[in-house]
Parts: sequence; structure tokens; C-alpha cells
Amino acid sequence: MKLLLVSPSHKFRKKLRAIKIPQLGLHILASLTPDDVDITVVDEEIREIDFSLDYDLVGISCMTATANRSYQLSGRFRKRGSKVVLGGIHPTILPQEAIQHADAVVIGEAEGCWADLVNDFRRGTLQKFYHVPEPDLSKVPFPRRDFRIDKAIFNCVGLLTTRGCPYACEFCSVTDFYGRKIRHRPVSMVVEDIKQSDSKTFLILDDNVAGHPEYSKELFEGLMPLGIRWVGQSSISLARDREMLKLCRLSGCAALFFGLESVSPSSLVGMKKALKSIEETEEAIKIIQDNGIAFHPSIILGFDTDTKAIFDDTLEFLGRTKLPTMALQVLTPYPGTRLYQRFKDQGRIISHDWSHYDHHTVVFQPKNMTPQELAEGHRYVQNEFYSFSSILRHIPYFLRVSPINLKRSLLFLLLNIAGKSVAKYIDTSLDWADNNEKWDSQKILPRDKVLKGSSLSPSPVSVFERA
Ligand code: B12
Ligand code: SF4
Repeated sequence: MKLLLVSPSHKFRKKLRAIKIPQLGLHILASLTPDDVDITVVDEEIREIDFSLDYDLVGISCMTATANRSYQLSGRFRKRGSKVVLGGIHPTILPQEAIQHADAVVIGEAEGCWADLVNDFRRGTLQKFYHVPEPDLSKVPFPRRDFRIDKAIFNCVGLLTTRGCPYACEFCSVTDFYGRKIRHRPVSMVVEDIKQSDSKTFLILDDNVAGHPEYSKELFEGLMPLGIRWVGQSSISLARDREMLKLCRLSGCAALFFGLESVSPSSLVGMKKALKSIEETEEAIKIIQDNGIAFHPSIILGFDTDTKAIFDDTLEFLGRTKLPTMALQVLTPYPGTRLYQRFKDQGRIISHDWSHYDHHTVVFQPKNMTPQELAEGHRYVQNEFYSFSSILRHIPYFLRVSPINLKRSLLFLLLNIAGKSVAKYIDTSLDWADNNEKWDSQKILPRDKVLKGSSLSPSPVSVFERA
């Protein structure tokens, strides 16, 4: 049996090949697949799919931004006689939409059902939907790490330690996908996974490496003897726990991505963020950077409290805090989020073309400006922050946190170059706005309704019984 696992491409990321990291989700699927299956993994951002080859089963990992491409690929493979399974966050949120383009849909995590799905396929009894909520991470086999990216500059691999988030930010899909409860992989398993990976550089994919202080400290202590370097995501409450911060640094943490979300005090108050004032945030940035961890903020533009002043306020904040890199996004109402529902109820969604749900395209009517003004403001901030003169200004900011080190310097440079190229792709034309005309929400049942109406397969025999 031949199996193809695909991560489809999306326009923005094609340019970022140099810092591309293998998709862990597909490597987990590979490890859950019976040994006698011949597996090919293709990340479309790195390598073209060879359509001249035949596959019995094709699994496609699908986010909202890549949904159109996933459906297109699926159609092509199904025409050639392959069966196609869609999984990932978008089919999980909108399974009824996804099944119109596939033979089966995995809702949620694959660990509890993938092996059964493959067996069903072999017996010719493939079901339409598979869903096993919140599998126990201590019983999941190690991901297969033998599908490397040849030309990546960093031999960086993804690592998973926890899933789930206790918060439910209005704009985020994570809690709906992984649940509110934080589930951990035992530290001994994480350590073993690292040892087996043959790498010294990791991206920890968790939404918050500091979310559960007791576990985080145990994890950081477990990583210390391994001599690795890693980057990850954290909440800035990390700055409050000096012991955890120190352990984090000693465990090899080089940089952390922080969902700062906004530099507007009124926007911050509306969110469930640990730090509510700009002063507290600035203090936290200083503490984290003084501890030798680069602070890479993610900032979102377009909250209802934002006026056009937010663009200069954001630049002013970034200059004042001397941050050398940042990720800038426009607010995006992903399906399944409370934000999506609110904007839909208010008639503010202006495009349902999923390929525009990429954090860089305005798909809704902002409250205090036009969509075009938001798009132009977004491009303006991105352009200003990553102009040549700004990049030169960022160098001493970067050196202040990271003493000269080749790999870190390269990462800093690549993030700046990538930031610059993103600015070029921000489309302010608004040609994409369809103002809901083509959209018939009645046809697209969200997950809740699909689960209630259930044609779902009965809870399958767990893969864990074999692990
Ligand atoms: C790490 C990460 C990234 C990294 C990815 C690095 C890498 N190469 O691995 C980077 C920074 C590059 C990134 C980029 C983006 N990301 Co991102 N990212 C994440 C994050 C934090 C973790 C994803 C992950 O790898 N998890 C670990 C793996 C093991 O889990 P998984 O992929 O979900 O796979 C499991 C299941 O989904 C399922 N599954 C997945 N695929 C398939 C396929 C089949 C066939 C089956 C059966 C099952 C299955 O089984 C797997 C095992 O259980 C998630 C948030 C989250 N917690 O999920 C956001 C998230 C996925 N990203 C998101 C977004 C929006 C983006 C960007 C569009 C942002 C941007 N503008 O740049 C880009 C798009 C990238 C692209 N491909 O086009 C959103 C997606 C929302 C949505 N509805 O689509 C999320 C959910 C964050 C959020 N807060 O909303 N991202
Ligand atoms: S934005 Fe971060 S804190 Fe908020 S729900 Fe998503 S993962 Fe959790």
C-alpha cells in the first residue's frame, strides 16, 4: 500500500524556505501508520508533488488558509483513483465542508484513530468521519523523524510537550481544537524523543511553554543536560516567575514568540492576558531580554478598539522597547472562533474565500476604519519596521540580547529579510471582497452539528492498546 502525506503550500510562506521546519503532524501520522505501508511525505513549500506517481491513500493536512489548495489537491488525487483523507484544524472546525472534497475527515487529533482509519481503508470500510477527542499523550509513539528537509539552513525539528489551552481568546481556534485542559507528554518521553531525533535545534510547538509552571520547570530541568538550543512560544507571565525564567534560559532557550496581541491599552483590557498594562508589558520584555532570551512579539492590528492611530502607536512601541524582530498580523476571524460568530452576526465578514484567511489579508469590516485603511496601515507598519534603515537599527538591539553567535545572527537576519518580503505581499487592493454574496452558511455545518447528527464511526479501538 502506498500512502502520501501532504502539507499544502500557502502563498506567503513559499519565500521562507531557508528557515522551514518539518511539519510534525505528518511525522506523527507516519509513526502511527502500520510498518508495511510505503510512506511519502511532501511539504509543498519545499518540494513539488509528483502527480505522475500513484498512491492508494492520500492524507492532506489542512489549515483555513490552505483549505482551497487542499480541496484542489484532493480533487486531483481522487480523479486519479486515490482515496483522500483530510485532517488538521480547518476540517476539524468545518467537517461538513471538508467531506464534500474528501473520502474521509479526521476531526481533531489523529493519535486515537489514524491506525484504525488505515485498517478500515485496507478492508474497504473507510468511514466518513473519525474522531477521538483528547488522546492521552503519554501513550503516543515517537514521531518518525526520518523525513528531513535537505536544504534547510537549520536542522531544526518540531517538538511537542503539551496540548490544550485553558483560555479561550475570542480570535483563537486552539481551545476549540485541543480542549481547555492542558495535557502533557511526560518529560522522560520528551527527552527520549530529543535523543532519538539526532538534532540539537528545536522548535517547541506548544502554545505556551510556561502555561503550567510545575510541568515547565520539570521540563526545563530535563532539557538542561542535553545541550540543545530551542525556540518556542510563551505567555509573558514567564517574566513574573524568576526561577522558571532562569531554568528556561539554562535549558537552551534562545528566543520566545509572545502573543502580545496589541499595544493598545483598551484592547489589552478586553483580552484574557496576564499583563494588562503597557508598562507591565514593557517591564516583562526587559526582564526576559536581560535574561538572554530574544523576545519576538506577535502583534495583531484591527481590534474594535483600534483607530488609525494604532499604526504609529505600534511603531512607536517597537522603537521604544528596542525589539529587533516582530510578527505583525491583521485580525482574522477564523471559522469556529467566537470572533467569527460575532462578525458574522454583525454582517462584518467581507470574504469567505479561505485562502485569504492568512493573517495578512483583511476579510472583515473593521470598526473604526475601512478594510482598505487597515490593509494599508498593516503594510505601512510592516514596511517601516523592516525598512533597510530599521534593519540596521535592529542590529545593536539584537546584539544586546544575543552576544555574537553565528546561528543566532543568521536567524535574526533571516527573520528581518522574511519580514521585509512579507510587506511586499500584503495586498491592499480589496479585489477579494465578496461581501457574503457567494456564501451560503446553511450548507456548511460546524463541528457541533456534525457530531450531533453523527455519522461518525463508533469510538475506534485505541491505538494506545498497541503502544
Ligand atoms: C507551530 C505553528 C506554526 C509554525 C509551523 C512550523 C512547522 N513547520 O511546524 C509556523 C510559525 C510556520 C506557522 C505558520 C502559520 N500558522 Co501556525 N501554528 C502553529 C501551532 C502553534 C502549532 C502547530 C503544530 O505543529 N502543532 C503540532 C502538531 C503535531 O499538531 P497538528 O499540526 O495540529 O496535527 C495534529 C492534528 O491536527 C491532526 N492532523 C493534522 N494534519 C493532519 C492530516 C491528516 C491527513 C490527518 C488524518 C490528521 C491531521 O493530527 C495531528 C496529530 O494529532 C498552531 C496552534 C496549535 N496549537 O495547533 C498554529 C496554527 C495552526 N497556525 C495558524 C496560522 C493562522 C498560521 C499562519 C497562517 C500564520 C501566518 N500568517 O503566518 C501560518 C501559515 C503556515 C502555512 N502552512 O501556510 C492557526 C490556524 C488557524 C486556522 N483556522 O487555520 C493556528 C491554529 C494558530 C491559532 N492561534 O489560531 N504556524
Ligand atoms: S491565543 Fe494563546 S492564550 Fe489565547 S486561546 Fe489561543 S493559545 Fe490560548
